Amino acid sequence: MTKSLALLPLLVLPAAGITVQEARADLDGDGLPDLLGQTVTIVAVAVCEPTLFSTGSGASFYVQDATAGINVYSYKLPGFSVGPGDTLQVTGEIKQYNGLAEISPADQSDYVFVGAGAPPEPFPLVRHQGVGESVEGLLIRAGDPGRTEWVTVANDPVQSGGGWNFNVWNGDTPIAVRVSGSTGISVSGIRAGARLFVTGVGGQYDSEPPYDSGYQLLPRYQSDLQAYSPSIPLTFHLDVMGTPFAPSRGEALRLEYGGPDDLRFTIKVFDRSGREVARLVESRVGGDVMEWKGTDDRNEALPMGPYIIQLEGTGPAGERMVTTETVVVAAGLE
Ligand SMILES: [Ca+2]
Ligand SMILES: [Ca+2]
Repeated sequence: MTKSLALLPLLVLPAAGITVQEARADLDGDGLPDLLGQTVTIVAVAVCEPTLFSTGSGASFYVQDATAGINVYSYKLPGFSVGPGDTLQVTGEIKQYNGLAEISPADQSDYVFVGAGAPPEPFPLVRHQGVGESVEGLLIRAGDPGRTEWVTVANDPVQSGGGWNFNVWNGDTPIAVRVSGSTGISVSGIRAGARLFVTGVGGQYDSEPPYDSGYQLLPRYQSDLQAYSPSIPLTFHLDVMGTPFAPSRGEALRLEYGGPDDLRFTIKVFDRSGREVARLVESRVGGDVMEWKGTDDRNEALPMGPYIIQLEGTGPAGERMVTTETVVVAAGLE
């Protein structure tokens, strides 16, 4: 059974080929492609240039069809130029590297140019959706500019292994973003709290069986890190991320809030009986990202259970807007 991703262009496959999903299928669930070691032929659309994710002189890039995406990894480059939207027939051995499924052409002739087309549209992750096996190798996007649902940068980028790593919150789900140095992307504008729409390929780097973690979002180009534009009218909003959370294990709730420039914000925490137990923000101008460690105003830990976070915005003429989110303080299980 193949699950079709309706937003991706549908391709007519030649009889000799198999779909990308068939090429990378893991029906026995061991985290490795079942066709490991076998040579297959796929026809798929490139989402970037062949050397974009390369660390040496070979090829490391991504292709996808209507069913799935996969990494192309080889010391042999195609003998023709390839860019986003170009359809290729690729023959190669199915391999894996730290959980990343690969097709590995042995020779230049294993690449055949099929045709040019429009660059693929990224598959949109829904709010709270993370990066996992089903989108590994696919061009995806976190955050929806059409609905002004951005992702929030959780930490400043950290340099690591010839690139940069940072995390974003997609609603209450963290996504690891890996900026490969080979892309030439600058992260100088990326700071904790920044709001982004992030396009990139679903990647994986997990050195241990069963290869079910270490998923990453891999931007291709500078334009894949799109800052939320302040020219888009900012609606009054409160986002909470990371609930339930266990303060006894050092976990904290993350809050992101904002609204029109002339509002003053107050954030109160109520328990289930409606009693105010903490005031996190008092009459502040401008939105922010902050953490709450489940303590009251005397910095004492609150009991486990549900709490209501209330954001109140007060306008210059005294007009008042209110929104709430329910969060849960959980036990720290061993
Ligand atoms: Ca398998
Ligand atoms: Ca994988």
